[in-house]
Amino acid sequence: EQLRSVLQNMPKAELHIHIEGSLEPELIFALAQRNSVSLPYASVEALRDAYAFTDLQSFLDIYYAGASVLLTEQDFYDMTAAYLQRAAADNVRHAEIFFDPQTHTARGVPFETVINGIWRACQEGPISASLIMCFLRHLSEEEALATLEESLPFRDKFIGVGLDSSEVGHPPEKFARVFERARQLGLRLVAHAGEEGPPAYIESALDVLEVERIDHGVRSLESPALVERLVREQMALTVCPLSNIKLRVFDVMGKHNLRELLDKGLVATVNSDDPAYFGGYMNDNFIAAFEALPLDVNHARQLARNSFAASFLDPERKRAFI
Ligand code: ES4
Ligand code: ZN
Repeated sequence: EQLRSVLQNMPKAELHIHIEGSLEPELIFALAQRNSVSLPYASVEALRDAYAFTDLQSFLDIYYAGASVLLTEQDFYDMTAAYLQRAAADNVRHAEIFFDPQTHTARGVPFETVINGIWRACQEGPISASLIMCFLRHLSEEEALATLEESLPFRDKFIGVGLDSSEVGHPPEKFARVFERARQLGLRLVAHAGEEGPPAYIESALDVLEVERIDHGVRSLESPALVERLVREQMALTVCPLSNIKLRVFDVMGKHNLRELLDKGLVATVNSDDPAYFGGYMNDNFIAAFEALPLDVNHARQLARNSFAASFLDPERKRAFI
């Protein structure tokens, strides 16, 4: 009804989207064919049927398999152009897009192929977009440092760095030196923390890495002292409702803590994370959360405002959106 059309039509920013997670099964099969890559799935339907996750790791295994069809600059361009088109249809006006270079360089795809394809699509619109390079936390800090050095010729093509992949067992402090170096380079800093990991990981992302946003952060509510700090610092959380259900962070959407996060004064935002894998893009995430939780039009407008306020847009462009 009316709330639904407000959610669909309101201008919004997306701050937590892994571009490799926007690769739809149809495009995975088309690229596999184009590149003569063989897949361990017989059909688009068989691949989709494999999207039954039990936790973050069970998803990551399939996500990295899907990304294996990306070989040429055109592949990265096509993937990114498809996402930007789809985001625009949801009235996303600005996106800050994660990419995982190590997933590709480990397969022999050159760094420049990855970033040039993604970046060229972002230049062409139809919406505003910036790139955030993520380090894979299951790999070593030395590998992250080597990736940061490899990225330096392309320093003008991305605005920041992040930390993703398997969280538990790979705490933020493992990446203290690479984030220190990124900070010296003037890069913006974010990290996944408190998705499956404990509140202590959110604290070390803030204290050791000095991040400016927390990706997910839904487990922050387990620590009242941390909540108080996040509110005081107006530290944004990029929450991903459908992701959290698919990866069993919450049993069902009715148990999601998005409403509580907002009630406590936290700067929560809604995002799609890996839309091709988790059952929907931005508006699907808004609609699923608002159908299951006691959220109204005021919450909708707050979430849209938060998305621009928490973005890395420069202040003038931010104000134009808010
Ligand atoms: C991810 Cl949901 C999630 N968590 C951590 N790393 C990721 N990479 C892609 N999606
Ligand atoms: Zn994520």
